Amino acid sequence: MKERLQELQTEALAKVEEASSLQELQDIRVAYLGKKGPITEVLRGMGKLSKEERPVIGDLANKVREAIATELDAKKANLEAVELEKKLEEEQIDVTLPGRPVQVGGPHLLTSIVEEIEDLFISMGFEVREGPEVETDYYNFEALNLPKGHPARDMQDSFYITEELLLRTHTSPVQARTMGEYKGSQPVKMICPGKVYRRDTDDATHSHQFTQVEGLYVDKDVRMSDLKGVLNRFAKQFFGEEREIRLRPSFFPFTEPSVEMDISCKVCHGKGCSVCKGTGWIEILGGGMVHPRVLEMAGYDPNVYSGFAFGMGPERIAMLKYGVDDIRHFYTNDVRFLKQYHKA
Ligand code: 2U9
Repeated sequence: MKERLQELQTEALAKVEEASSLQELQDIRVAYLGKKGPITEVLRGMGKLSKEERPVIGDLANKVREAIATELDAKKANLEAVELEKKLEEEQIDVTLPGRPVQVGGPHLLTSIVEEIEDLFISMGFEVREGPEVETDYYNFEALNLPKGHPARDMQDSFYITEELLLRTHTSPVQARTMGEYKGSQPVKMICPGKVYRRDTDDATHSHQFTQVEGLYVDKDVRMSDLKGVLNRFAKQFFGEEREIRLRPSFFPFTEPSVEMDISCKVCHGKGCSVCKGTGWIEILGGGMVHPRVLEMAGYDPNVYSGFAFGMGPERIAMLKYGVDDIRHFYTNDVRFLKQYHKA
């Protein structure tokens, strides 16, 4: 039995020596020291030994077991160290390499323009309100003095979803809804930015979807001079303090009287040049005094309340401010165009 144990020790240690992976070591551990291993088997057969031999063999078996276990542990530590070394070698990071530049995005030019317009009107006490892009015929047309059959409905050729639902053609329904909510109980001072839709063929100056910012101020004693003051501040702040404004008579079904506002041409300062097509002026928006019918339909007594309204297209504002020559640049998302307007 002594020989058998010594043989097992020699055999196991040789295998440990040869092992080249942690899995192999584990297999050797199970094979020699496990419950079903040969050493356990020797110990089980000790019953057949004499009283004198038993402690000698028991002692030897424990020593063999310990020797194998010690070698297994040492080899395991050794293999783990080698493996770690290999991993560190493979995963070496060169901290001196230059970093990869991170591509930083920025707000879209239209987003910046709309936010700039919002900030300016907020500073004059206007509230920003938004509303649905799918509108009812009532809020998009009827409530704005555009009854069924009104010729101006053709001017705003629309995307109808059903007889009564359409993609809004302007953001005015947001204002009509707000007035309808208050029903004449309080003044309204708001702007509403958002997307609008018209059945236009896309070209350099038309887009079937574009952006609008409209404003509305309804209170007692609101006058055309208030509209002129607010729009003059907007024009100067947006395009430069040296720019002049002029109002020309116009027509919109929802305002009476109606006006269009021009700003003096920045190239010729009103003298006339190719930029302003010889007129000295550039049209930027429309507005007027809210039509008494519109006030009435929303529950405001036109004998007590009056109001002004205006509307502008941020694409046009951006095109004039930055010399963009094609409205489609706002929607085709060419980063070479967009990143020219990213603020540092
Ligand atoms: C209510 C009452 C009146 C909004 C107005 C305009 C004049 C106007 C155009 C500018 C360029 C549309 O984007 S554009 O094509 N808009 O000229 N908009 S008055 O009038 C309102 C709105 C709401 C309740």
